[in-house]
Amino acid sequence: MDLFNQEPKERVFKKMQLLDGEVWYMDNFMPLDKAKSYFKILKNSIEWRQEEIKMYGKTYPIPRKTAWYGYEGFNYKYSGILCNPKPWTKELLGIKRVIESFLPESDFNSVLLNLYRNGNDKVSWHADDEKGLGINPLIASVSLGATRRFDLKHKTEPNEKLQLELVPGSLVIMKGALQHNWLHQIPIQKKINDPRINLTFRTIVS
Ligand SMILES: O=C(O)CCC(=O)C(=O)O
Repeated sequence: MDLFNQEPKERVFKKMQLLDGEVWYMDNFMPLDKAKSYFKILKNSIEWRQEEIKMYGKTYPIPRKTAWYGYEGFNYKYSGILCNPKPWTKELLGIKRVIESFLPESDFNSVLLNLYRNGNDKVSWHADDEKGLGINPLIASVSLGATRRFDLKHKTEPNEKLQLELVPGSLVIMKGALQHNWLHQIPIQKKINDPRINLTFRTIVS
């Protein structure tokens, strides 16, 4: 049974040609009406947190809200922030299962959610290369709400770059050696007033 009433064969992945890593993009993972209703449900039902990071002895709020959901025991630490998972909600589990149904190598045990309140919220250049994600992690990233730009750049080859417009209902798969060789960001886009939710399904291995 397909949660989104869409035959999996109608969903087409585009493979981005990258040196030293893999990115796949699907613009129609969810139909727009489903993306809209999931956005509304998640915005209102997720326990969003305002995390803080310490830099040079000072504490700053991170420029977005976040949440960590998953199976018990799969904790995640990034930028000094330790996340204990809240139990899966019906919606998060439903989305996870649909992704897994056409991505047989995936077996996600957790999801990091980001809420960008408007175009002033962002995530700076980074790689998802924390030890807990293991070598060559497979990460599935779903976008809901406002379209935002997703930038990728190679760590050592300055001409190797990619920009994607992440439309609502889209899915990005990052895999292979991408997290070792590339960085990614959601930049500030001051003209965007609407919020966006991003879900990155992950597999914590230790
Ligand atoms: O919002 C996005 O699309 C990317 C989020 C991200 O890079 C992360 O959570 O590590």
